[in-house]
Amino acid sequence: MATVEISSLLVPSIIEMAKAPSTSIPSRYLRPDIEKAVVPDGGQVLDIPVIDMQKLVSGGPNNPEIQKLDFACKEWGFFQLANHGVDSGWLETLKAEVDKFFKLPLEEKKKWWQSPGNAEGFGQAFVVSEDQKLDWGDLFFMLTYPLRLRNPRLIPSLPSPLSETMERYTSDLNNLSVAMLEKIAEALHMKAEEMTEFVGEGRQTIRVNCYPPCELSDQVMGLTAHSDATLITILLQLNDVDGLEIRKDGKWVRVHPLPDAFIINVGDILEIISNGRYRSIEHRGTVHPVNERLSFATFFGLAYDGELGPAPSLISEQTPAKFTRVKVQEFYKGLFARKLQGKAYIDTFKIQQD
Ligand SMILES: O=C(O)CCC(=O)C(=O)O
Repeated sequence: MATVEISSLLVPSIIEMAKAPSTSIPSRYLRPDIEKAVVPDGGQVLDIPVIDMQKLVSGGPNNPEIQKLDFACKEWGFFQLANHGVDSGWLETLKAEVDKFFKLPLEEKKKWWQSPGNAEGFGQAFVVSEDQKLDWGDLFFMLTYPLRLRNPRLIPSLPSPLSETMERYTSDLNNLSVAMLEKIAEALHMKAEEMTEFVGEGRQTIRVNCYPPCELSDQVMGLTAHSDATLITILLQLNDVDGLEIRKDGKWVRVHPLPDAFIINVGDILEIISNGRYRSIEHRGTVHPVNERLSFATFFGLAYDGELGPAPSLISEQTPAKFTRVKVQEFYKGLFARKLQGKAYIDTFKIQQD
């Protein structure tokens, strides 16, 4: 099996395109109808809940931090994670190395460019037709766990020391994701062994985003509005430029992360497993008029060989299943065959309730 099988059309580098005058931006990138966020730059900032990992793991029965986690996943679908245990000095190293990687000359980066039918490497994702609108950003996408599915063309060939830094970061985040999901299962009052069984050997992919500045920032979108096809996603903003926006109560609002906190969101898979108690929330990556923005998303999903559906311990006569069961492989295959479009994909698995 190929590591990440997709149908993706290859597109030009935005980092290169951004060097030309904005008058030459092709119409495929221009979206005059973008709905604006309600929080202006430099204005009021959205306080998304902050969860403390130390309190989460050290509390006993009736731990209030677990209740906070439940509230955050249910009402927001997003939270910030503080005291996560990943050393902040070391995160600075990661940030600097990723920045250097994206700044390499195009000729050098071509070594790691996506190839037809494989999403891994530099490029864009979810490009499935010649006439869809395109995002104003370059990404680097890669499957990192399980180890046996890694693409031998990628990790070992990344420049040193980025390769080692990436190795350590993805390993730390893999452990953090497993620990988070244990706590999420607790918050859901779901059987712990069910979560372990769903996760299986797990599946971690990473997506590093570089959104070059654009004078027409209000007419381009760095990353189209979408929800994530994951259990959870852990996002690290790599520089001081904000741009993540989430759809809260029908309105787009800008997120301003605490320094070095992770932003964690509920993905579609967790929405299904939790039988709709937790909601994956639409979000998007916007573009700054003057400054480049970098972000690093780590996606934690399911092993390919299992099945996906609401956790049996969360289904009862009073709370019937809200989603159909599907083979995980089919779920991912369907995902990569379409363009990003809000929550349209997860909606196809919903059971109509009378
Ligand atoms: O850049 C961001 O803040 C959003 C990134 C994101 O949603 C993603 O990579 O899926």
